[in-house]
Amino acid sequence: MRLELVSVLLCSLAPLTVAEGICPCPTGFVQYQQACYWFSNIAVSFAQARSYCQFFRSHLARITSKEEDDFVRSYAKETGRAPGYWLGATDLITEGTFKWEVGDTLNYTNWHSEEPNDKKTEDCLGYRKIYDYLWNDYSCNGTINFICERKVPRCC
Ligand SMILES: [Ca+2]
Ligand SMILES: [Ca+2]
Repeated sequence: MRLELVSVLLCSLAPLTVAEGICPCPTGFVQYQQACYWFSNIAVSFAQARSYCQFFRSHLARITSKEEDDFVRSYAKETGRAPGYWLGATDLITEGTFKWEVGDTLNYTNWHSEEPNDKKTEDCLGYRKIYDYLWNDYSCNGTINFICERKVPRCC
């Protein structure tokens, strides 16, 4: 409810602050093309990260192109700088076959050269800082930061 109020308020201000036809992302989200991303400043498990994103009317980030990956990794490197960030894919259903939460396979990937290694039953996808934010499979119970994604609101 509170998020809705913020959205309504932002949209009422939008004509004064942004070009016509471009809707702002909710407060705290950063925009890239038609999506909004939120970089957490807390570290939680994969399941908790999913819940946080749902609470913010979003989902864990789903990275489907090099351009999108470049933007999100750059933001993580320059602004977030956390040791790791959950993205929204797992291989919980079939070991070794990662799928996005909505069920589609990963057509674009950017794994580190030694990943995914399933070292300690690692079934959840994330960016890892020591890999320059290339992709790693983490243990889902580990605690790292996370990135939520949602479409730009259709409010204006
Ligand atoms: Ca695995
Ligand atoms: Ca790994």
